[in-house]
Amino acid sequence: MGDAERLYVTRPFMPPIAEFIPYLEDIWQRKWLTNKGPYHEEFENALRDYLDVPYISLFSNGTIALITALQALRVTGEVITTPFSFVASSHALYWNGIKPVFCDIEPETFTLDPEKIEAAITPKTTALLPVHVYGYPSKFDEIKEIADSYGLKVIYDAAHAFGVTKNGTSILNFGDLSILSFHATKVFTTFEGGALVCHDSAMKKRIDFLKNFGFANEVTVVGPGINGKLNEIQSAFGLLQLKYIDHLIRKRRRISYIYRERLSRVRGIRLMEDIKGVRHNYSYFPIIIDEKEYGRSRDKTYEALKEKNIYSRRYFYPLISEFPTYRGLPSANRENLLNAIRVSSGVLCLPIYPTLENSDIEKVVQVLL
Ligand code: T4K
Repeated sequence: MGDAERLYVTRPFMPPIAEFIPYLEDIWQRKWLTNKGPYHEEFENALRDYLDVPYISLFSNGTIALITALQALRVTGEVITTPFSFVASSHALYWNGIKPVFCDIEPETFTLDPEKIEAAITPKTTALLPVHVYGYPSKFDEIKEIADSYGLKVIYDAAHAFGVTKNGTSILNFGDLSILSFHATKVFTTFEGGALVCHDSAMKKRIDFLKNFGFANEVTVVGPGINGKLNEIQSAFGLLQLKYIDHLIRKRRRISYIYRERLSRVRGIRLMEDIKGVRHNYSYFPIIIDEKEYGRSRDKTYEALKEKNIYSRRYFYPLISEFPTYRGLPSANRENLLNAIRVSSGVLCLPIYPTLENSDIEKVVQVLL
């Protein structure tokens, strides 16, 4: 079966190649490939304006941005996080020698449940790491109240939340820091890439030192930095993507609405709704299958789709807390994570990307009806 006939969970948007060539010619002629090149600077500024955030630093990927965020805030000890995410969320803690403490998710948006956070706090807790999973905003107000009461930092993993706003404000403006991912599978891509959003110039300066080995100038290294820089080709691609992004999100919204219309009356399939006041980015289209009501298990449905060359994904199954690195932790106890287990064992993410045709959507729907 040819690749063109397969439907994947996602496909990156590739702008016309002719539009990219002038950028390449520029880079070839300038011979400035990385380390704060002109396209890097232009992209960083353009992104800051588009996302409507005060400060942003580009990164080579979201994982390094998250590892750096923890370093920038000097987070240590234990961090409370969700097991219902991509494994990088907890791996970033592990790479900083920090112990993840898993806390359950709330049943509507599948984000960290603020009502369960306090019970997970210990004297070693220094921060919270909630995830805006599928681009759905975490419960900012409740999380802030807890963080303020206990003196905790808040880092939002906003890898899925490019362009999401709540009541007209970018959700990247909440918490101490937020990270983004521009991986090929994301709404907005630079092949690989990411960013770290912060709220003051001193922090931006520190982050920029850290992502460049800690160099403050040619002879001064202010800390144990890393190499987290985004190069000129990726930055140029980002500039080009930015021209299309609103159009791409509109296309995703249209696809989401078609799926919802076609699937909303199927017994045993639960869909996620838009939240009032939120501009969603429709980064994923998760459905939650209740095996008893639907009459077929999630995994059998996944296989049935695959037989028709439809490659859906079980994001996020297994839970992070079930992987060997983490399953021995006391907080990985399944009794502790009942909502996360329920969602993780029923979830299936259907294909959604701007070039998905109506006939493709119908092909998916027909397997599910
Ligand atoms: N936090 C959260 C909450 C995250 O979701 C992620 C990443 C991160 C942090 C870390 O950010 P980064 O360090 O990655 O910037 C993918 C991605 O690799 C990962 O970036 C993403 N989350 C995660 C949810 O999904 P896989 O292993 O499922 O991807 P893969 O290669 O199986 O691709 C899925 C489908 O996408 C393919 O079947 C076809 C399509 N695809 C993929 C690639 C790579 C393309 O059409 N073209 C491509 O180039 O992890």
